[in-house]
Amino acid sequence: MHTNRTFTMIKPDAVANGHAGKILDHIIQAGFRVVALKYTQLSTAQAEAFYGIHRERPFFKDLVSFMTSGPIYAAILEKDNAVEDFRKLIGATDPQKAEPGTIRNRFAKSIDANAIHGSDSNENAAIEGNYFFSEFERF
Ligand code: 3AN
Repeated sequence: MHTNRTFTMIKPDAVANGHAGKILDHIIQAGFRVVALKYTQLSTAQAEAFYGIHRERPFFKDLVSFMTSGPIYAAILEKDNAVEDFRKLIGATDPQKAEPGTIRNRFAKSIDANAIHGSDSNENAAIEGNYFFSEFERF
């Protein structure tokens, strides 16, 4: 398992608003290397499986419907201390609380349409990356 890798999705709101290129640039300028990248749209079953941990939460249905509402960019990223550094780069889940200069502060509108996902642990980074990419899609 790679501990210097994380997984991200640029969410439907950011893609629809035309921010995907700027967000990708922000990530690369911050020192992350793109290992794998895919432009795709989640099915309901895929989004439910991806966010299975939140199944009992009141926002689960809205989260799944939002995440399937349009295409996303999925990526595996590499950098020393990737998971923690990337969480810092994206900022708090609620963009109102995200530090100035973070991706969510710059590009997110609300706690559900919050522009970007970042894995919360090395273990989840590996699970989430494997969910989207085969070994042949990583460079
Ligand atoms: P993060 O994406 O910062 O790791 P999580 O894992 O707690 O946040 O939540 C996963 C996703 O669920 C968030 N990105 C957000 O889209 C949504 N979410 C989390 N908390 C709420 C909430 N209180 N209301 C609506 N949506 C939420």
